[in-house]
Amino acid sequence: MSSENIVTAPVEVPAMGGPGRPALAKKTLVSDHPTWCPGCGDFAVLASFYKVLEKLNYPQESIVTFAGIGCSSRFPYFVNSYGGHYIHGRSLPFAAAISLGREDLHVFVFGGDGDGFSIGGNHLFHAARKNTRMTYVIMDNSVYGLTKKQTSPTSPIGFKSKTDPWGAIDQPVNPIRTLLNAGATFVARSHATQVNHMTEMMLRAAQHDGFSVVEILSECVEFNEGAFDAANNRKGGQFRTIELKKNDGSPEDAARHDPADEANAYRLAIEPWPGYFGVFYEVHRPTKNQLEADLVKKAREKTKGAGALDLLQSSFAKLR
Ligand SMILES: Cc1ncc(C[n+]2csc(CCOP(=O)(O)OP(=O)(O)O)c2C)c(N)n1
Ligand code: SF4
Ligand SMILES: [Mg+2]
Repeated sequence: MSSENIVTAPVEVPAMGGPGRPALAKKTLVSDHPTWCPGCGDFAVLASFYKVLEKLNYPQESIVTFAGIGCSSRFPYFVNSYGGHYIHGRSLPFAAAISLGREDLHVFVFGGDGDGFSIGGNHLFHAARKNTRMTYVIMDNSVYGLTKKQTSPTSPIGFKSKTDPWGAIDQPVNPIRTLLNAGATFVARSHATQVNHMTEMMLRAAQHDGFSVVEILSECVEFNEGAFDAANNRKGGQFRTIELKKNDGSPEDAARHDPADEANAYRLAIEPWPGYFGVFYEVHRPTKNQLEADLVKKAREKTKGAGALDLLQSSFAKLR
């Protein structure tokens, strides 16, 4: 597969999605034929994402899908929306600029465990703490798939790869704990074999006002086969979901998780592998989009609507 950076634009289709127009349907959302290996978990993530878009029924031209580099990062090629395939690990700052610059767009970012937690780890931290409005879907296969089996930040200790022929020795990243610590305002986890659950998690993430992220365990059948069977009930594993509080006053509600309870979210996140699946954390904090818009409004009022060039020139003049 090529890792060239290209920008995609929607294939010509009649205007769909949004009020008063034909509803978004999978056949208009599909673009290129996915080039993943047969059996790759990413196919299921893509199929679920089409469902999410159908449910959201946004105007098609307002959808942006963006990614870094990796097998999972090829995602935007397969969605008929505006979007791009960008530098390894750098999808988030680019997507943040799109989100901040165009309030009318719905920004979705896709990537792998390497793209998100390794080379892009620093960007992830800042995108999360700034709470820029976007949804980030991490397809975690615990390996570098595109480059044919190197240890990734989520590979377990002992994982044998081309970079660790004797087995990985470094402590792996715990994605959920890392995302909570970074300051993401919506954090969820799912598994590519649990289609309904995965669709629900992505839908909830997309409806969240802020930086929302879903880690999806997505098997690389080529280089890390069977890695997530322990959480797959069809393979003898156990898919343990987080039950959220219903606030119905029932005695069993006391044991349910309040997604605003950060300490309990950490407790759930540090459960031994394969851990829990569901919404770990959801809170509402002002988005960078809102804070920046307020700042711009105030500045416009203060400068009595001066143009951008005038403001720039007067700022430079003050530096002289
Ligand atoms: C700056 C840069 N460094 C390294 C690479 C090589 N590279 C391409 S994809 C990748 C890792 C992909 O792993 P991951 O993000 O987990 O995606 P996957 O292929 O597993 O879906 C690496 C190291 C690159 N393309 N660009
Ligand atoms: S190498 Fe792995 S991650 Fe990449 S397409 Fe094939 S199965 Fe999927
Ligand atoms: Mg990977």
